[in-house]
Amino acid sequence: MNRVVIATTNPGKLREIRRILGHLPAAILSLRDFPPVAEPDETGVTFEENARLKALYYDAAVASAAAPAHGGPLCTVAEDSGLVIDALGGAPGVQSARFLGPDASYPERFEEIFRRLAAYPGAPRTARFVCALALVQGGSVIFETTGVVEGDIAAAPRGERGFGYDPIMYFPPYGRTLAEATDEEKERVGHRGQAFRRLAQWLEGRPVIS
Ligand code: ITT
Repeated sequence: MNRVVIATTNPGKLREIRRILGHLPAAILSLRDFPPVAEPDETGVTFEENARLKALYYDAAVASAAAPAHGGPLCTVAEDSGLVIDALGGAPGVQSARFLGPDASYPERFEEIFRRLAAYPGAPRTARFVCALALVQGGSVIFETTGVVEGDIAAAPRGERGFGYDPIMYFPPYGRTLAEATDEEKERVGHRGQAFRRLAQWLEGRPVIS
């Protein structure tokens, strides 16, 4: 059976990923199943670079060392994701988790986004969530994919579900923000749902990674 370590420190991501991979005949582990390690510096300029960097780092720091104790090879999946707003030149982009500083609240971040968008009254409010995923085993990237969901920045935050920037991501086909959508609705169309469903299909075609 495959053993997959989901390498994220973000509880919102982990909850979504566990739902999507839950049906796989694989042992799904998280960083909480291992002794704590420092987080890597996300120095990449693209989501793809950062996903690779995180997966390679956690594979070396966590999974490779722990494989004997877990009865065989482990593989590590990491993803880098964020919100890209066209009128703001792609911001917050790969800085989404650190926009206005790592301790800024999401309401503060939303206010700043609305303030910056107000400087471009006629500009489109188009935006997208991007999720780049990398799967690593034994120090090599063995699978990569990227999921994207397109939407618009809402006029005001709405909804209590999801996490992060979901309350300001209006998804036109639903007529609601992704924080107003159910978990199932977000997973069906979302960037993370797309990327991790492709990973699930790939893993299903390779019953045991060895
Ligand atoms: P890990 O690196 O440990 O996985 P992180 O939160 O630091 O956790 P990222 O660097 O990939 O991860 O930053 C992703 C940020 O993008 C996340 O913290 C949110 O602010 C935002 N984001 C990503 N996916 C999102 C989603 O589905 N809904 C809302 N916001 C999202």
